[in-house]
Amino acid sequence: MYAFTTDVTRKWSRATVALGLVLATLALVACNDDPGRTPSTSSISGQDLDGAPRVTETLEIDVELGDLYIEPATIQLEAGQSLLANVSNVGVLPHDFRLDEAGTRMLNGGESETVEFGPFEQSVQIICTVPGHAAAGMIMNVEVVGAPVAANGDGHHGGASGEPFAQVRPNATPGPEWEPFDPVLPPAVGTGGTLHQIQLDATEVVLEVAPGVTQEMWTFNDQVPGPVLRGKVGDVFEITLTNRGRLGHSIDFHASKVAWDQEMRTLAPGESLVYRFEAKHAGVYMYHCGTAPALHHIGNGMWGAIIIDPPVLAEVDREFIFIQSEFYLGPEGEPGDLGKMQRDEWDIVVFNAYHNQYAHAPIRIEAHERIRAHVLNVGPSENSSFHIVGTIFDTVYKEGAYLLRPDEMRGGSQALDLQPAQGGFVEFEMDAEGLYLMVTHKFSNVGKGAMGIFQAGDVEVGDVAH
Ligand SMILES: [Cu+2]
Repeated sequence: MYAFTTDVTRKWSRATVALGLVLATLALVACNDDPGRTPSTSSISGQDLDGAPRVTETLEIDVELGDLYIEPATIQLEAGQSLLANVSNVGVLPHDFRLDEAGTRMLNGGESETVEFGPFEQSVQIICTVPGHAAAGMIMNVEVVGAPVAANGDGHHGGASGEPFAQVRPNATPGPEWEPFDPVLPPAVGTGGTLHQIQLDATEVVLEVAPGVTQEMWTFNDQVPGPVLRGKVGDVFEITLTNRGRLGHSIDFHASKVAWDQEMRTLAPGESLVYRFEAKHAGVYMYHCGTAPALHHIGNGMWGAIIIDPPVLAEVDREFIFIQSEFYLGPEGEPGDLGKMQRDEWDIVVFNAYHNQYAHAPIRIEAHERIRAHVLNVGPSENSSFHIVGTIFDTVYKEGAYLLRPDEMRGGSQALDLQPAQGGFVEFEMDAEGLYLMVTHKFSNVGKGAMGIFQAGDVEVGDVAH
């Protein structure tokens, strides 16, 4: 008897078993045993002549699509039943509600559509197919009583396509077409009142992140990192963001003080906005797409650096920018995997978005030159402990303040520690010609691609990357 208090009798299906008054009595007992369960009559559209409820061929329900949820999250059907879903998008982002070839079109916020699915013989998942949304929770489980669950969506089982995740081959080298991201940082052009007018396009493009490994990256201007912006305190930035992609995107400049709901709103494909702010505070800042799930948009490459110089900045011989991020590989040529991002399971940790980039393309400097390396950790989730093997930083600037400057105390710094969305710069010199490794001193990540080489002087590089 108590078998009927288990899944078979949960939710509305309790009422659909429809074996007559005996079972109805059992259902009531079950309900009394578990006052948290509320029986639903949504499955009962009629009664047999003898007054007993009967199972209908089609279950009609209302489905609410919100920003990263589907309500109800689970329904139960009898084998052979169909589903008529009145689907409304109550969110801001576009969503759809699909099972293979069946389902709604892409619905904008406020739009509705009624669609039919089934009849069902096995348990399935109906999902929102916008990349990342199913993994973020936009799944409705259709449980066919007593039937197995069929995998669907881009949850924890692999990529949206069902293809296996891309794998980095540690000994691979970039092809002849490969060009490293130039780490040289040009000086600021601003003077403290300069207007910077910049066009940024949000796009989705396939890029190489390690030799032979490509991912669909979500970008600003088809590149990861996005363009490095630089100015001085008092400069005004007027950025026109145009969404030339197929997904919703947005932008959030950490160097700005603006209302989140205005400038940082999500743009539908084809839309533009102008994001204008005065740079009031110096720092090495991140900018990024903040569209939900922001973890997926940042984890997929939608970030860059905006450097606001303090009013006074010492002269150096060379300046560089290194942005640490980690990637969570999806299948080859597909977006990164949101499930891995949610579980902190990164595959590679990289400077300027390529595995062992500056080991493959060492950075040429000279001994005794004064170097300033700007470092930004964009995460989305991992920390950074920026260190150069063989030198000591005599100047450390982190999050808008000098932690160390040369003085009679002769202090030295071995690493700049940065949590996600923190930045700064270090200054140093190499005392002798030779090779100097750049790493994050969280060493489990060095083997995952967070390594580069400074080549001080005309010295042999060899095969350091391997
Ligand atoms: Cu985005």
